[in-house]
Amino acid sequence: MRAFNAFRNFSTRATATVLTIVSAGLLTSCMLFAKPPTNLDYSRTRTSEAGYYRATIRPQGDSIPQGKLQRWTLHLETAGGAPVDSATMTVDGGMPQHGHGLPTKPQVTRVLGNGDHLVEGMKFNMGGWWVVKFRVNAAEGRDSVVFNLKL
Ligand SMILES: [Cu+2]
Repeated sequence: MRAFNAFRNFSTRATATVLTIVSAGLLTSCMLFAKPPTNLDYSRTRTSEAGYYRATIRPQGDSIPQGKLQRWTLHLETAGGAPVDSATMTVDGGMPQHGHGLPTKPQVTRVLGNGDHLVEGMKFNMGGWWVVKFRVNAAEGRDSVVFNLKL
């Protein structure tokens, strides 16, 4: 019985060690990737890919912390500058160099008026280059706005 317990203790410790090594390896591989492209546009106001809309992100507190759930305001307007309130939007994103998406599923939850929309559930769980994409479906047409973030 004692021998069995000793074995079990050993194997538990061995498993813990293996897990530590594996997670350290994942963490390291995530950090060892190349630097982001130098020509990235990190502006908080961007024109959509097809040019139908212009959008501005306003993170709560004006900064984007790591590992913290956050609310954003997304301002949406037409290319001509008219605020857009009736739009269907979905949020997507991730780290292109790490091959993973967002750790949460952020959503546009409320129209605040004058083109402003509340985005809840934003979270970034590590430093580096992130991309956040809003898919917009409104009167002008379907389009996407992409923001680059440096954390
Ligand atoms: Cu990553």
